[in-house]
Amino acid sequence: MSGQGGNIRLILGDQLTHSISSLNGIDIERDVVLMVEVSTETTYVPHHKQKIAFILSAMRHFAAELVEKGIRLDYVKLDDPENTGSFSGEVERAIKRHRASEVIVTEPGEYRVRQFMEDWQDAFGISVFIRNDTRFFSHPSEFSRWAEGKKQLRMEFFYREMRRKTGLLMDGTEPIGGQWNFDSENRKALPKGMVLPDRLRFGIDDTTRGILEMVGERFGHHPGDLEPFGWPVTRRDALAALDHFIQDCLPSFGDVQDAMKQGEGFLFHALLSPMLNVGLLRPDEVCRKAEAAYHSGHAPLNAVEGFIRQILGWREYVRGLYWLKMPDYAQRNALNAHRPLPAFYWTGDTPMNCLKQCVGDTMRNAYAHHIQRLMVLGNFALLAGIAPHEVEEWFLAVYADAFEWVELPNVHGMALFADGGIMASKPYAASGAYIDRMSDYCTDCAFSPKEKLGPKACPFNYLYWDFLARNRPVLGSNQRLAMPYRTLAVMPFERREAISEQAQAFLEAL
Ligand code: FAD
Ligand code: DLZ
Ligand code: SF4
Repeated sequence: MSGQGGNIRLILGDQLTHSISSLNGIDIERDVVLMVEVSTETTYVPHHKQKIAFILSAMRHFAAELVEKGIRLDYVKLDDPENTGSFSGEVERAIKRHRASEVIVTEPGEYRVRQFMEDWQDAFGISVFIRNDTRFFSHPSEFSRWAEGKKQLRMEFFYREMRRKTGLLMDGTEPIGGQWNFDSENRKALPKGMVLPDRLRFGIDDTTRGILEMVGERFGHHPGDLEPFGWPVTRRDALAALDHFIQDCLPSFGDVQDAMKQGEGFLFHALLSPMLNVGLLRPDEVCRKAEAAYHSGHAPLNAVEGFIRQILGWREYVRGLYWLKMPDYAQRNALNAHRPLPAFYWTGDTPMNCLKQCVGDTMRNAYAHHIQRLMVLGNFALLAGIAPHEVEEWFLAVYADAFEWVELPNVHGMALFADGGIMASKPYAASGAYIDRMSDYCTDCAFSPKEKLGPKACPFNYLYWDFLARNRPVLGSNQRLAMPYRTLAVMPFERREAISEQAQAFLEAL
């Protein structure tokens, strides 16, 4: 069925994949592809400048590739004087412009956008077809079938299902290497003198230069450095980034996956999440290339399994969980955390060197790796009892890879335990000793990770015990926290009082 003027095929800024389902069966003569730059998407949180530049530049490059393929394209730029500034407004205008009777779109990544989309059919009096997003290994409906009737959801078991389903790193029905998970081998600190790879960053063409100028003018007040800008914005460059990772980083990725080093924000990490999340790379091709590196003897199993687990396991799991639990999920606040986000999350102005370095890396690169996000930035917000929605807004704003479907479960569930244990079996709370073991941050800090109380004491130390004491009603019965709660129980009363006092004074001064 076609309308008078053909159908509109809408492609959103995180759907930049030539095989996207909304393009299936396109009538190249009659259909028009609609892409829109809209101010509501650029400002619903104060996105990092590089994040806006990355998405808009990738959108414009993708649009040019569609035109090269002979596809009719209607591309609305941010500075178009007629631009209404919203997805709904732009779809409505486009329906009129093209006298269309159908809109075909792939399901969006975010709940809030899905809500707009579901209104369009009635609001605009046309047929709206929302197709499944087939770029993932699993669909949320498969996840909810898997989750049905389970008392507890755990990533590890969903991951095993995904290994069986895809055959990735499988030897028949058994996992290659005889075990599913090699995480215990992937927790080393960075060995002294370890040579780090030069990371491949990408040049700026005229399209990106134009975007950078526009972002500098229009979003100058948003957080983060705009330049140097080195993200791939085309499929070709994204593939080069993937090859570089597999070649130069994957072999060591596993061993030091959890390590942190001052002035080295990237280490052996993939730096592929922004491209995966906007669709320039497909998760299956990324995992298959990593698997091939194992089979060719280029990378060891602990590295390849550890890497594939992040994408085939965690990435699929958080998406399934997001769609299963939204919209209530975002409202949970299991630990009753209400403190405002400290200003240093935006400025890096704090004597706590780990936080200063991680905020600095974030603002410079629109990127921080997983352990920086979880065990420094997230851990502090957890221990300090920062209100979940404030922490989430920050995480959603500052990372080039941040889209709510992946950001929210990671922040709300994994880092803050605000979901009460749906995502993780215990809070990832840690004292200064963990950060000291996994990084060199403490050597340049005003505080000492060895001191537990007093002016030189690392704030993570007393905040950690105060956090456990404060949240005993919710966490006290958690078996995985039995050991620290036993330690707390035998701690002398005066010491517990002193910890609580120093923690309160610190938090009040935040
Ligand atoms: P690597 O460490 O090299 O991992 C490879 C790939 O695995 C990544 O590209 C990513 O696609 C996937 N991956 C790894 N861990 C996760 C995870 N926990 N959830 C989903 N996918 C994962 N990831 C995002 O893509 N967007 C976010 O907004 C985001 N917010 C996060 C917030 C917090 C508090 C935490 C703890 C994690 C968050 N993550 C997020 C997950 C993870 O930190 C990033 O995916 C990773 O740092 C991206 O860098 P990389 O490509 O170098 O990843
Ligand atoms: C994040 C983002 C930004 C900053 N700008 C746009 C835009 O102008 N146009 C667009 O189509 N998408 C943009 N995006 C990505 C959307 O927010 C994303 O598609 C939704 O979050 C749905 O997942
Ligand atoms: Fe962070 Fe504490 Fe180490 Fe300072 S001493 S860098 S605050 S963990």
